[in-house]
Amino acid sequence: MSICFRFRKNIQVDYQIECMDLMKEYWTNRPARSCEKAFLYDVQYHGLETHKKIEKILKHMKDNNCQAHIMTTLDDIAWTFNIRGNDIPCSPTVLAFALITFDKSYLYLQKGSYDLDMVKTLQKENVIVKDYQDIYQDAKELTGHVLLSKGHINYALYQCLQCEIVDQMNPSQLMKAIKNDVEIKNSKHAHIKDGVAMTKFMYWLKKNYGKIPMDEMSVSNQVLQFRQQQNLFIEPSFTTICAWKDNAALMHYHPTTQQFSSIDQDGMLLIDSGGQYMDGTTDITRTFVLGHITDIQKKHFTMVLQGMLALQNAHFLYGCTGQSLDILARRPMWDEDLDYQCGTGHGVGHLLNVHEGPQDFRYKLRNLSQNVTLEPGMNITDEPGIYLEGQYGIRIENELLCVKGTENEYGQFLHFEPLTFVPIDLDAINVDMLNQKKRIG
Ligand SMILES: [Mn+2]
Repeated sequence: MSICFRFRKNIQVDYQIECMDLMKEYWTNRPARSCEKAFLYDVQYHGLETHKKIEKILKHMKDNNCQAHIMTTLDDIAWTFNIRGNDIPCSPTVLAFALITFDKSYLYLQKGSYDLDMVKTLQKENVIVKDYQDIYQDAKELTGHVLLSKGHINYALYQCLQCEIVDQMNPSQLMKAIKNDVEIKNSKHAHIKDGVAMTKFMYWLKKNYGKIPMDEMSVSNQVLQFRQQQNLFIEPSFTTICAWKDNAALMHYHPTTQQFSSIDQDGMLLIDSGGQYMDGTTDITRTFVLGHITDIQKKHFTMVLQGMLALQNAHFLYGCTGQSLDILARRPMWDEDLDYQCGTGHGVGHLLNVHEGPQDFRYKLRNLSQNVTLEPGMNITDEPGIYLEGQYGIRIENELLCVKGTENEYGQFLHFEPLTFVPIDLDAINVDMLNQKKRIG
């Protein structure tokens, strides 16, 4: 079949839908697909062996009358098969496909990314390693009902399928989001180390500001150096956002070697960064005062802190979603007819993607199926802010763990335990705006 797209400016593209690689002919110096060495993620860090994870997925498939399940999302594959790698910067995943059936499971990897040891270990878990491209042929042979997430499958693979498709979120999404005790214990340890790195950084920043030249790139590197001193650190979990003054008003700004600002005179510095450690993934934002700031800046900083703490300290009944609680973080801003035009928080992977669903905090739903109940064991960030274009940006972010509280005649109460242990810059707070509980908290 041939398809034709017409774009504005009268450009027309004709191509064969069977060979979807639009750029092949024109992108002649295209870099080869990454094929870094994958490794087996040790059970001491995650606590659940592959065959047990597959058993849980098979149970979900059985309940939904599915005979096979195709996985294309790299974080789901990495979680299920307990493999990690280095094919995507900041997200330690491996380029792969997977197929789960009641007889065997298949992991499709690029030659060169695995060794014989990995093949043998996976074999013991009833997993067969096959070549990356073999998924296309195997998909053609599937019959019956096949579970997959249509929004996450490439068209070439979709075209191979002759079977009934059961379009659902991958069952591993929710399983992965609810961290087990081993993951929680490891993650807490990673956060303490990350907190040490960030606290050392804060001391360095405050001590050296005005004494040595600083810019957004040199400060980003300093954050990285403190993390690198920590045990089991691998790489940043995303590109560090180090934003001085009005740069911080652009929510996703990050400096580059070509474009960065010098940090001098008075203002606020927003740093949103995180680490991939063998024992967990972190994501934290702090906004620091350097020199003098105005009363209104202090007021805004304190409002953001109030929102962050109100959500962190919430007690709520089981059944709440991130949507139910979002107002707690947003309220100080909405009270003043201000807003931050993004979600309040997101789940975080375990040595995986720093943004991980399905749980999140947002008042406006993007997708109904994403509005999942908050479960004990889920982690989620709490990161309200104020962004004033051309002036400044403030964000304070802690990572939280959802835990069980009291159970009584009203039901099961839940609350959050902070995972992040990094000081808030007291120089930026208007203490009169905080009540006793928040001052101590
Ligand atoms: Mn975040």
